[in-house]
Amino acid sequence: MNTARRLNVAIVGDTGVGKSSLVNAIFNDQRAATGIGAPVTEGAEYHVSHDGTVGVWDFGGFEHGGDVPPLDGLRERLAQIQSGSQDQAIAVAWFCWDASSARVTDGHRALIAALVNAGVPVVGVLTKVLRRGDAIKEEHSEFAQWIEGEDLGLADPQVYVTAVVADPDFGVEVHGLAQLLRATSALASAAPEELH
Ligand SMILES: Nc1nc2c(ncn2[C@@H]2O[C@H](COP(=O)(O)OP(=O)(O)OP(=O)(O)O)[C@@H](O)[C@H]2O)c(=O)[nH]1
Ligand SMILES: [Mg+2]
Repeated sequence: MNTARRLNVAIVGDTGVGKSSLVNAIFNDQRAATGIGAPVTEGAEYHVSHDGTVGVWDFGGFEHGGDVPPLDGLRERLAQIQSGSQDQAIAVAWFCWDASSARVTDGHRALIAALVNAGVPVVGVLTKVLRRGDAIKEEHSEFAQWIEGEDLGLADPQVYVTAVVADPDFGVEVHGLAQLLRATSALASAAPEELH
């Protein structure tokens, strides 16, 4: 990979969908705090790979009834990041849904639109997707297909299905991240130069 340029990805979505778990899976390292119960990540935390080629903005999850409405919070933070150090400027965002939530809200649509309006291409990602062998749990692939059929302004027609926390006792497999990363890096290099 070209080490002169870093690929910066923003991971965005509701609280608890598994954004920080994706960060840890990308770096194969427990860098970001994850957890059960109350929302974990606050603000936006930046992580970078040891070789400097991949950076990730781990956004705090959006929740109902917070101090700052999610849309305002996202816009504010995006403006800060994109006008800050160019080494850390976001090239692509992942908008994440928990596969079992089976819901796209107007709030999600508005957040995606805010990213797109800020010039950031957005890729749709399902987390915690159950797969056994070649088979994806039917409701999860149905949800991915439903999103693919919606006009959300996503940059990639495909919604990527992932799972990053294995649970061998329940036969839960890890899958999908490598494919998502390949698509993300292709999208970043295809994007107009001013996006970087
Ligand atoms: N089974 C399964 N569980 C997952 C997966 N990804 C995350 N989880 C679990 O989901 C819970 C929440 O994950 P986090 O990564 O903390 O979620 P987050 O989106 O960063 O949450 P906030 O920081 O509050 O916005 C944790 O208990 C994770 O272990 C996955 O792929 N499969
Ligand atoms: Mg988090």
